[in-house]
Amino acid sequence: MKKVLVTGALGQIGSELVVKLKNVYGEDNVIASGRRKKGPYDGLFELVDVTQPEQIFEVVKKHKVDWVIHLAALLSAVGENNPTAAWNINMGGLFNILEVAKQEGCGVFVPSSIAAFGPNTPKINTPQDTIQRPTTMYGVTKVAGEILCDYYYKRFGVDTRGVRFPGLISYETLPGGGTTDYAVHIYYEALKQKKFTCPLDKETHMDMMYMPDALNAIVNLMEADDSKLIHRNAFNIASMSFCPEDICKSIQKFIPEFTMDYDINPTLQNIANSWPDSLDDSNARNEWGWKPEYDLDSMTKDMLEKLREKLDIK
Ligand code: VAH
Repeated sequence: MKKVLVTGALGQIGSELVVKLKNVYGEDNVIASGRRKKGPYDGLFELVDVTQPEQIFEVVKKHKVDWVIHLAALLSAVGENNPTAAWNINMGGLFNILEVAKQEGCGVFVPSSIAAFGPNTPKINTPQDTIQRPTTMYGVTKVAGEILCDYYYKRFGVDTRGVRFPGLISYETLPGGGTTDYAVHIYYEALKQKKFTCPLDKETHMDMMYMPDALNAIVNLMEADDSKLIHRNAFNIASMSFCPEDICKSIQKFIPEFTMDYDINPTLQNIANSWPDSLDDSNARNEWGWKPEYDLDSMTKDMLEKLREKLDIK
């Protein structure tokens, strides 16, 4: 049974991924880690600052880790506010993870993002293999990370795998400073205020995905037959592409009185405009059986149900 270390385990993906991994691999085979601990943690937890290679090495040795799921990173909007920190954490951290993985024989799953594409990438049905000239520091670290992971596979035989995540929507842990965060906050505001002020233009289409599908993608790619993988870092995966107007209409199917207005954030709008509208994920479907389960309305139904419970709103 794999022994899996998750970096960035207290973040939006990590907090739910650890629970899923424990169901798949067993409670004692999943080690959560983070730069700091926000309080008592239910399960194995180690303090790991990924910019400190010795901290990674010690935890990998101590727990005999054979797979690292490396989530610790600064996202697009936060990264544009502090590009130096984004480079140091996203690239420095990844380099340290890959070096320890090379030395200790670990596999590595590293998520990339639709942010790895740029304004001159084909926007509709974006191909798996196409031009990648991102215009954010986050995007630069994502495309560089993809290339670095392929290098460590080809040069040193490190089993690296990744997917290009779209915007991820979930109800457990809030996202940490991305351009797609609006698509999470809208559900909270719809329940609390019955209205939302959107920071992106109503026609801004982006690929989005419900967290359960994202978690399945991570586990299914990690468990995929190595001999069937033609690509590795990183696979396009997609489930839905929508704009603010679409998600507003979906919420109104469940909360008819919900209204939305707009107060465009130029920084976020520029970032969103540089990303594709929809990805072609046929390689992921063919090479390791990727198949999402949620569409916009089934996600909206589940999000509102789960948030009503979480926020104790009738
Ligand atoms: C961000 N949620 O907005 C992340 C993601 C595709 C977007 O990478 O930065």
